[in-house]
Amino acid sequence: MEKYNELYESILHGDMGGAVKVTEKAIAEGEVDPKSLIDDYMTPAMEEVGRRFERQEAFVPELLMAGRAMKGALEILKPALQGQSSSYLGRIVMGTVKGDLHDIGKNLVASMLEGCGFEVINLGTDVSTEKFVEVVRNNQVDILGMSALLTTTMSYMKEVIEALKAEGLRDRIKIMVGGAPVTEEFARQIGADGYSDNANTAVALAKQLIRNGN
Ligand code: B1M
Repeated sequence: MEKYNELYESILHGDMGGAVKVTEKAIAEGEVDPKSLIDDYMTPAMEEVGRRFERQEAFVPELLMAGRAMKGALEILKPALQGQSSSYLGRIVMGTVKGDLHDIGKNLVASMLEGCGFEVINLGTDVSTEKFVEVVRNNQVDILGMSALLTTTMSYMKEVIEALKAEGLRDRIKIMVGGAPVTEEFARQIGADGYSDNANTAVALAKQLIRNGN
């Protein structure tokens, strides 16, 4: 467990070079499951930065640096996360909702979905309702995935769902939502088909939504 504490420390202190180096070493040694690096070291470091931010012991630059370090390390892990799935499971459009710039968790979910056989159209961050609607209209989409990390932006998910209904597109697709402030109850309230609180359960949920059909 303690072996890769340096990864935790590097991300916590926003040291991208250090985070990349220890991740490369872990991969080269081949002893560790990439998911364990994410769940046991990287995500806890981000949670700690968040707690320090709340206590005003860290500020936006520290969040940015930690985010950069985690992204750098995730890039190294990406090939390992993507695995060798042979079957095509469906097409998912993913984006972080309008006003929200957090994309680390959403990108992690996207990588895991790709690794399991989904094609992912990743729209990035700060995605408007119009953009979500346009992409659903113009593509053969099985699932729309929306992410939000702010309590002030999560309500935007409902707006997107209402716009899809108004355009007669809602019943064509399944909708899944996630991100730290999102809950199962919130997902139900806004009329989403599913919610997940991490990348592993997001893959299981997407497979289940595909099985249940459109
Ligand atoms: Co921001 N930020 N941030 N931030 N930031 C939070 C979210 C916050 C909780 C920190 C805190 O106060 N403790 C807080 C939100 C408070 C709230 O609304 N309740 C906050 C704030 C306040 C802000 C600003 C307003 C700060 C400011 O400017 N004063 C500002 C807002 C900017 C904006 O978006 N408009 C801001 C900015 C930033 C940075 C840009 C500096 C940076 C983001 C960099 C980036 O993403 N490229 C940042 C960071 C890094 C964080 C924390 C520290 C870490 C987020 C993260 O990457 N976590 C965060 C604190 C925290 O989360 N504890 C915080 C790791 C990631 C793997 O987890 O994203 O939760 P997560 O994703 C998980 C699950 O949620 C789930 O699976 C993922 C993988 O397991 N999931 C899905 C996510 N999306 C999913 C979609 C799905 C399914 C599952 O289906 C579609």
